[in-house]
Amino acid sequence: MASGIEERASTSRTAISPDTAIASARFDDKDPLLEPCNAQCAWGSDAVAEMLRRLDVRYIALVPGSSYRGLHDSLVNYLGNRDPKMLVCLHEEHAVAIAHGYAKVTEKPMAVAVHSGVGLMHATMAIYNIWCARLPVVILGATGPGDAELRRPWIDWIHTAKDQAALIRNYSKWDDEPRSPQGVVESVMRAHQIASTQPYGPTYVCLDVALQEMPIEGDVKFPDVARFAPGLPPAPASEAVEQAAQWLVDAKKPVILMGRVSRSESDWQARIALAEALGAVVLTDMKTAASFPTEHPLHPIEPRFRPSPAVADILKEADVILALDWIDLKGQFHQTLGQNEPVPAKVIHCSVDRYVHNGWSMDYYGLPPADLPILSTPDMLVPPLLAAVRKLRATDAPAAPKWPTRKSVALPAPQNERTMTLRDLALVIREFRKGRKVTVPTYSLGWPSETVSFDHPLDYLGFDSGGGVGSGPGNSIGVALALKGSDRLVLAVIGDGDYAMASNAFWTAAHMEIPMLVVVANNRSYYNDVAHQERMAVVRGRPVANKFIGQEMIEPDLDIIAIAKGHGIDGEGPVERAADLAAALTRGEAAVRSGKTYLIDARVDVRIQDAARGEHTKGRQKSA
Ligand SMILES: Cc1ncc(C[n+]2csc(CCOP(=O)(O)OP(=O)(O)O)c2C)c(N)n1
Ligand SMILES: [Mg+2]
Repeated sequence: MASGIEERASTSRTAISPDTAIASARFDDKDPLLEPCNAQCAWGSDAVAEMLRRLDVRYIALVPGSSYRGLHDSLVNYLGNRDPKMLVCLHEEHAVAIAHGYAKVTEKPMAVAVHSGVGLMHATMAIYNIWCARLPVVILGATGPGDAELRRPWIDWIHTAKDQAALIRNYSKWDDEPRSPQGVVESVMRAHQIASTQPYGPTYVCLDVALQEMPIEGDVKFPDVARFAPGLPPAPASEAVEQAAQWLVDAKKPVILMGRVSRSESDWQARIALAEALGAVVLTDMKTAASFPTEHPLHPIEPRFRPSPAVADILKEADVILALDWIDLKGQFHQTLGQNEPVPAKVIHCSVDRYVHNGWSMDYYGLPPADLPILSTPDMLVPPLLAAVRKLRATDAPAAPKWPTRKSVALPAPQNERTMTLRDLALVIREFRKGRKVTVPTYSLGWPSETVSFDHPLDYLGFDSGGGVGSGPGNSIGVALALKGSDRLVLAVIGDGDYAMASNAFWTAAHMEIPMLVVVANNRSYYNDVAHQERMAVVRGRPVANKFIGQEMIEPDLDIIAIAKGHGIDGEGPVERAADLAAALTRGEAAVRSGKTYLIDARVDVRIQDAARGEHTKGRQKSA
């Protein structure tokens, strides 16, 4: 397999018998590994550790804490710190963000351990992000002792909560607080099963201190985990597949909206074959990971964050729309057809997302009309739908395109010689990607998507989270961890605000030798919000020049590279010119190929963009 990922995935879910559990550890890092000094499953927390190994959980990201000192001991001394291997983090938010990135690639849960209520509180935003991304993680927490008689004075009291999971129940799929070592076995297995069942999501098991530290009396029975697999998502009803195929084949102007889909290469090929069998136009979304080759003739418009007028024209003309788990389908209709305007096309909507909707956050978006709702996943639907379409057409040959096909537009070279706009930066990165197998975990905000080019499901991993800034570093590390040892070069582009909030996540990458190239698109501001203040000023007739006040990170400038170096990461910058960035990327690649993380501080000049729009930005930057 080209990426190396699927090979590893294929070894997962192997049942390990109790006596071979430790002998068959497979962690293949070059670290000298600790020999387990006591392989006896003797304590409550040993049962938790044993289950993580049996469930083939490879890594556990954590910030330690006394509430789970029992579990920590089991990971080190019962398991020998392998399968799962610990990733020590400098903030709980990063621990979950790393698991999020890992799941973007593997669609499998890592474990995360967080200390009592305080660690869980630190983790909450990242848990919300992974919840919104519909990706799996198993979070282990701790509290107590629940029995007040066992609590140490002071500290155990402030770190004990009743119903600790209440902190995250509104944005997680399931939680539990098992009461015995035997109870732990089922609890951890269920947490893993539910997290890994689509729609994926976070689960949380809270372990009482006393339970972790109790000696196991008698035997704990460990089941064959292969008998508790999550199972495939629901297959689409055959009547629905036939109906969808008929509508799509009969359509004069069929459209496919490619939303949340798998990272599998065969699913990718099936989507191409379906679009070609229909001659349908395909639209893609920057919020979701790469889902279709951007340069394909049936993909006329670049992936969008928001629909352009050209997208609106297509949706107005469409007579059948196949929406494959598209994020915010109703929002897409509102932005293209008008608020609450009827959708002229017949809508086929394939998604299982509604199975996790609850009443707390509105991450379920508006309720879209669906003439044919299909409660299945895109990857379950596409192969039988393709077969049904081919049968109706009585051929496997591609259909003639029913829309004007893609016209490739030559992109200009970077426009500015002495400074760089974000677009200049994006053009350099586009050039750099050519001929290389690059995975981009994330781009910085406002990325000019006409510069992207994807032709593999691992080329880009999407922005489908809860929009919490500070996730980029952790997510990128998780992606690079999952791709470590593969033939892909990980190149993350993150904003300076995102970096500043979470720069200490990179220490874990340095410590664990997780290689990746990071470009900080450094506009020295929370520029997204500068744009909002500009809008307020325009609407209210107030001075636009004040829009930078309260938004900039200047005087002093953040020393992006010094911060990186302080966390053990090498790099260079500030790089101010597009020509210099190209050379810096090449140097960075060499460092990454030798196993290092390398970070480039790329200065993005937002004043040129403003000047081009005729705005004066007097308020800004003595230090420019
Ligand atoms: C935790 C959190 N705090 C604040 C925000 C509001 N916010 C959205 S984008 C943004 C700016 C991020 O800055 P940066 O990463 O530098 O990107 P830029 O907009 O400058 O390109 C902010 C503060 C948020 N989404 N999440
Ligand atoms: Mg910024």
